[in-house]
Amino acid sequence: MAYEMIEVRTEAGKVGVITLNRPKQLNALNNQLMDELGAALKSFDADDAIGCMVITGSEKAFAAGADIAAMAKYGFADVYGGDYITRNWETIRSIRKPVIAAVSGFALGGGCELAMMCDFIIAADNAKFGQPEIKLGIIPGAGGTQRLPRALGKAKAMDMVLTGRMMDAAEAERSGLVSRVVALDKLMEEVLGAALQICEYSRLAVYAAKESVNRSYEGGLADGVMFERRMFHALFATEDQKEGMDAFVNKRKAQFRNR
Ligand code: DAK
Repeated sequence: MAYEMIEVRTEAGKVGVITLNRPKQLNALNNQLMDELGAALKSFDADDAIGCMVITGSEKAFAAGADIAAMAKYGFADVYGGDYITRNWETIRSIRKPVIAAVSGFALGGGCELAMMCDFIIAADNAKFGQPEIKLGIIPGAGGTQRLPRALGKAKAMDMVLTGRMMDAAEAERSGLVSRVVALDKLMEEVLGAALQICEYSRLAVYAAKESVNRSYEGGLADGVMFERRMFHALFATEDQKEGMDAFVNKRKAQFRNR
């Protein structure tokens, strides 16, 4: 597929990097961009050489939200009855390999929601997060009212969603929205370091870890603990578990074969 609104590359043959590329609109997310993003994510997920993915934007904007100019003309029948706006927003949740959001600049509205749908966010020190939909007479529609409270707690989530204010990178790190904040010029180095580290591990263990953390995030504690337990048990059926533990005992580097 030829892409127009994203750029796609691989790093070290192992990390799939997707760069949102609508600079004049601050990477505002429209149907075509979301189609391309969904296709690129699925393609990397199906590529055996790829162990981890990164979604990033420009220095000024990860994404300033869904395209307001496109949305402005829609009515209820379009958005509820059709697949305008809704299309492909959940694709990222079906991706099995880890997806890291590398956020610099604005991550607003659907941009903030897209970042939160990634497995974790590493932010540059100029990042700004927000759900300003209230200013447009709407509310977040791609999970913002659900994922923000889980990430930040109710007080900050209500503050963000009701006032529409932006949160800077330092507050986002303090609040648990992002896992790390680094200087803008070190962002990709830091993110690729994390991605390459993940690529080193057994893919089966990586899948199990991601599924188990998501179970906690999306469900109840007892159910999550039981799910984790069963995934833990299942990994003892893999060759990689034997290899990882044998390598530790014999003081050598593990060679995982994803088996
Ligand atoms: N859509 C379209 N164009 C946008 C845009 C957006 N979200 N954000 C910025 N732009 C455009 C501006 O119109 C401007 O275009 P020109 O005038 O140059 O043609 C250009 O990008 C540069 O923007 P500014 O001139 O405004 O730049 P500033 O540095 O002064 O300000 C800003 C940057 C990010 C603070 C400002 O642009 C801004 O407030 N942007 C809007 C942010 C916003 O309200 N975002 C939320 C949109 S609502 C759903 C999925 C998703 C959603 C809903 C449902 N489903 C799955 C159901 C998502 C909804 C939203 O995201």
